[in-house]
Amino acid sequence: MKPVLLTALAALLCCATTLPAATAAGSVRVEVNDPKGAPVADAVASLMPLAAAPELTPPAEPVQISQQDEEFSPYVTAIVVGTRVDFPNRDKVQHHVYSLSKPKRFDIPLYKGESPESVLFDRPGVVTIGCNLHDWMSAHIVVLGTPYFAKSGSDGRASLATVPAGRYRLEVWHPRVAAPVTRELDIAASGTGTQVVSVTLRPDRRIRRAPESGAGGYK
Ligand SMILES: [Cu+2]
Repeated sequence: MKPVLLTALAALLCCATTLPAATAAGSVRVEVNDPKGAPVADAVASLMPLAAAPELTPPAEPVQISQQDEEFSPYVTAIVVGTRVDFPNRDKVQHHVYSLSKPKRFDIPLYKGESPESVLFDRPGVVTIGCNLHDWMSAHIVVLGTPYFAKSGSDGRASLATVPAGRYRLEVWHPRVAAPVTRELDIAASGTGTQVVSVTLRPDRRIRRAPESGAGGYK
């Protein structure tokens, strides 16, 4: 073998064994459909590493869930534990935002404009919020103990990029499904392309929406 080839081979071997751990990551696309094959939006797919609890870095600024046209927007929000949320009211009428959910009970009495203070979500779980004045107003905050999550769009796809290689518990939550769908999953380092996981949800809980709006596609 010529010296130049040997040098190239040595360089390859060197780099293959000294790649920083951070690059050993893969990506996953979770495709969420109902039993008829129609895409399901607003599903939250999360990956919890089985080896050790991941480090969480909540955003410095609060996440926003606004009230507009007497609806919450967005309808589903996924955040990590330790995130603060603001509830700005963009309507001309007052709203009274509250939650009775175990991970976070809170109450923001009647207000307009910016919410008086942000709310800290410091425990994992699903927090359902409502408005004391408008019965149909409802939204969900999924508080996660992992930074690896995504919400499905109207195409039913939730894309999780840069997930460190390893074994995970995949959980797919949806407001209309009583129990999240879970399975174990191996994430391989990239180079093998995006791993595609298909999940079938059976939305079986009805959701009330504003009678006059007809928005959201939930029946
Ligand atoms: Cu209201």
